[in-house]
Amino acid sequence: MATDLVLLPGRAAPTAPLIAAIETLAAAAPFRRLQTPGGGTMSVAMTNCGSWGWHSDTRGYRYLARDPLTGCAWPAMPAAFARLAGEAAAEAGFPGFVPDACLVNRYEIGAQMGAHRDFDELDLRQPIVSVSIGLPAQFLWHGEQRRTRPRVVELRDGDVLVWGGRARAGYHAVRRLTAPDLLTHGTTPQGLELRYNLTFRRAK
Ligand code: MD3
Ligand code: FE
Repeated sequence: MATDLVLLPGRAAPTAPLIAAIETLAAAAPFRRLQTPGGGTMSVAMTNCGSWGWHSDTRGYRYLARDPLTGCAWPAMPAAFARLAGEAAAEAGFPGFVPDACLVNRYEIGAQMGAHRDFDELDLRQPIVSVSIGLPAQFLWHGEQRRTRPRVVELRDGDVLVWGGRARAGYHAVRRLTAPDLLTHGTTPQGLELRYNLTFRRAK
């Protein structure tokens, strides 16, 4: 694993208050499946909170101050989100992280995210903080080259990952979400049949 990637297991637990906040913000800025520049539709549904929201359509990837779906500014970033992201970044060795964007990804069973890099942010020296909520997922870390066979990291409810330094520029993906085996799990984390991921970024 790259040295600038820090996993803080369970750091965001309990996640029930985060789920409630996601449901509140999604009432104002609904989840939607975005178009890719290549003409496809992402399987992951997304929304945003904060000053800037990540958006994709046939014209490309970019950050927008307003939700194109509603014409309104994105919902404000809840103070608890900003605090969690700033504290986790500091614990991972990146003090002073003040996110201005929070992309909220919603994975239903069958959703996945193909290998990509995140470089739509202005200052790539800023870390990214990711918070996993709900069903576990297999995160795939390819690193510097997309063709490198990935390392698999299981991300569970409440896990926080911080990416900075060289890891910030690496290729990564999320394996197709599968239904939980209720015989072994008994119940789904937080009663959720899906997975949310919050990614906190400094966009501008
Ligand atoms: C490493 N999301 O939103 S979070 C994304 O689980 C994204 O929803 C995944 O990749 C998810 O762009 C993975 C972890 C993550 C997020 C951004 C990164 C890892 C990263 C940016 C650079 C390097
Ligand atoms: Fe990413």
